[in-house]
Amino acid sequence: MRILIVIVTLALLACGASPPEADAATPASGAKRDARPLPKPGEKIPLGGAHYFTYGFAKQPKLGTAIMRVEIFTKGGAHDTSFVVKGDADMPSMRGAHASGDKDFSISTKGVYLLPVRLVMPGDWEVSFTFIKEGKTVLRGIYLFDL
Ligand SMILES: [Cu+2]
Repeated sequence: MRILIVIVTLALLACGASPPEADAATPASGAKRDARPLPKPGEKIPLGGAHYFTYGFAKQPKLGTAIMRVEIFTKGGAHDTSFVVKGDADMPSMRGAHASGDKDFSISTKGVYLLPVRLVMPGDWEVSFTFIKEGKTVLRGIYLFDL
């Protein structure tokens, strides 16, 4: 009888013990689900009704720190720096393992939004972007790429 209890206890531990922890780890990344994949780097992407933007790494990314650039333009083609742009980098296959958390892009004197992105290992990566205007999120998008 005692052996049976031990076996049942071991079976319960094997099946039931770990899932609650896994569930507890997911809510942080769930907030990104409304983000849509962006068109390719370099393409003009509509942003709200009156702007468009382009994005892309300053150079072909490799292991280490890469600089992500975002340029926002009015319909007339002038640089616009009235948005707040945030970026987060992560590996979709290792969600959270290297996530940087949302960081504000800085704005260069030429009006280009810049963010250093730490790419710490080869594999699948994503950069997620959030564009905010007057406190409201205008667009969320993700860029998926392989390193
Ligand atoms: Cu990784």
